[in-house]
Amino acid sequence: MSDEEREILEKIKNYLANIEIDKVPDAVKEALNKGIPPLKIINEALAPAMNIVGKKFEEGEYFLAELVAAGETFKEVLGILRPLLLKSGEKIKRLGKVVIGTVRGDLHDIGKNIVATMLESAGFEVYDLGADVPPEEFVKKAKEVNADIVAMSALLTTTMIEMKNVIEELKKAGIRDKVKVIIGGAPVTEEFAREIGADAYAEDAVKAVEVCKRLIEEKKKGK
Ligand code: B1M
Repeated sequence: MSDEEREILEKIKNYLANIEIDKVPDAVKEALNKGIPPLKIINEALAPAMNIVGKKFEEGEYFLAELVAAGETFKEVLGILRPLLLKSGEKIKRLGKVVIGTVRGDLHDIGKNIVATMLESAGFEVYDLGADVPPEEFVKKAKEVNADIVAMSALLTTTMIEMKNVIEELKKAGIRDKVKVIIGGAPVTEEFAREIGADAYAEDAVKAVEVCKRLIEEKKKGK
């Protein structure tokens, strides 16, 4: 990475982390004009800034207003980056159908939106149910579209357990063996995935694409 690239990414990170939100979209456009790839802007500037915002909130330096402002700014900027992420992908291939959502009680959808966009750009047919999705909605959509994968996101330790409820609901509906289940989100771990009987865990959006491709291969082989 050149010094200039590092400087722009640092600038974006600081603007967002310091809630100088008016300056973020222009700085992101500047980065794009300099040829910095959208995913690099997300991974090396925007996401680290959100971690700083989260820490400041935890420490009582920021309040809900700052959390909301940072979240809305991230979403606005994602609106600029999303078409570029989609364009860079190999769209024509139809790898499989993914039903994705943030679980019930959880309104955090930024990470889930990035995962959904990356999956779409990699060639998956993505059905995004949004945030605060009850277990029955995951099941209903999975049945309706004959999904290959059910993908869940949770950002709160208090809502992670909803992932288990979705898996139970898939079992009740008799389709657990027809779909693969992948979970993710900041508090989620590989161990938790094993514990609740999910098929896979991914720590970030890039990994999620890799894992979903693997799950489709496994499904084809009847594993
Ligand atoms: Co909230 N919040 N929040 N918040 N918020 C966190 C999560 C928190 C860690 C902040 C903190 O205290 N440090 C904390 C949770 C603590 C805990 O559970 N232990 C917290 C809290 C407490 C709350 C409220 C309870 C605050 C309150 O009201 N008192 C409240 C809850 C509301 C609710 O959901 N019911 C709340 C509200 C909000 C806002 C609505 C204001 C806003 C969300 C806006 C939105 O999403 N539309 C918000 C925000 C912005 C955050 C932080 C600051 C940033 C989250 C984010 O967008 N990160 C967050 C702090 C943090 O995470 N460090 C925090 C950027 C994003 C790119 O990362 O979502 O992790 P992430 O996604 C990554 C990976 O996790 C992974 O890939 C993504 C991209 O690489 N991934 C997957 C995500 N899903 C995946 C699925 C996969 C695979 C990978 O497979 C299916």
